[in-house]
Amino acid sequence: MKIGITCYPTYGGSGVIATELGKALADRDHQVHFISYGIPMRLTQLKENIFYHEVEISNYPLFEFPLYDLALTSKMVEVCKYEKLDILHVHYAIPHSISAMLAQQIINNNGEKLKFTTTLHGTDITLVGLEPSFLPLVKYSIERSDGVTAVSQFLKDKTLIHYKIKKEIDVIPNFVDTEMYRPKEDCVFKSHFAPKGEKVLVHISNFRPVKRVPDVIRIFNEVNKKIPTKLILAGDGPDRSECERLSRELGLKEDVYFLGKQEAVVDILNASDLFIMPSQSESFGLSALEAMACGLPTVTTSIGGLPELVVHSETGFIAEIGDISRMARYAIDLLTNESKYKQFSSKARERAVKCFNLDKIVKMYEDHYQKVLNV
Ligand code: GMT
Repeated sequence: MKIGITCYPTYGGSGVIATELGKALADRDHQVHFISYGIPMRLTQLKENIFYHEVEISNYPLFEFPLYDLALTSKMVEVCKYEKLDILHVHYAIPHSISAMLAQQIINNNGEKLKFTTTLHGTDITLVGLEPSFLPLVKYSIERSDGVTAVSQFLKDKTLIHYKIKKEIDVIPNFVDTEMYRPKEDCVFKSHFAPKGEKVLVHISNFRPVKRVPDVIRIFNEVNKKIPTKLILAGDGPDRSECERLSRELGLKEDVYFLGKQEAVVDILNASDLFIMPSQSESFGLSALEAMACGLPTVTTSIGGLPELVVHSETGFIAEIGDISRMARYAIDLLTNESKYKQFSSKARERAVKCFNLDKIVKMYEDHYQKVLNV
């Protein structure tokens, strides 16, 4: 099959999933064409059946704002026409789905056939898409997509309800390469972060307000009062300065490591014991899945798709948004009870392998493409 993939190429989980999917499809002998404004972050190896098409944006002085959506549409038309794509798969509805819809009309108007499918990831549905100015556009592009997938049942339900859509949406959860993301006993970084054998809490995100990273620091503060611990914070974004200020104010400067954006996620997770995700909005929670694959129990909130990922009291613990003392109690419970910790750790890994492994989920996407093409 010849598949075009459009995504945001930067750090977000939707771009990670789109890129890993493209790589996995190429490994299964499909031809994959990425169409985006930048080379996707994780597209690092050369492969004969993976191609990248950059969207160039014209700088004509009359255009006060860059016409990205239209430039993307034009690139989609060009790639679809000359590479004879079977299907275009866009990740994150805004604006990708709208561009794909327009590209399809142009292609089909010329007597050719192009199908496109949209994967809904999160704030494209729960936040940005709900803005009154965007809602009709997002609704229409979802309705007009030949296929639609959502990364959790939660997101599917929200889409059908909020947009009053009667459309078949396939739930295809996110995935992780459990060969790459796995527990490594011999992690050399552990002693660097925890020289006295302290337990290590970890959080990885883009530090947007929805991630509630200050809550991670407050949870850590509670835990640290009871047991010697360190905290690793990886990633960067709008709340980073506030988090650095808070950790100084709480006297935690020596115990909190701000690593900034990092690619060595597997090493960071393997240097850690417990993953904390206190988000206020999370349609799936990909970084929690990556942590589980490395054998880390997770402490998360109960929102969005997180309860579909984390099994409370088995692979981790779930609490209400903002319930810092409860999340801290859960963390202390796990970090002070070795046999319980080991049980949670192996259950977390087991669940990642059984339910969210790359092979299983990529096959679901292949079946989805086949279904869309056969309609
Ligand atoms: O929707 C967003 O906020 C951005 C998006 C991203 O690109 O990271 O995150 C969403 O998609 C991820 C991949 O499917 C999910 O793991 C995240 O839970 C989801 N974020 C939210 O729902 C806030």
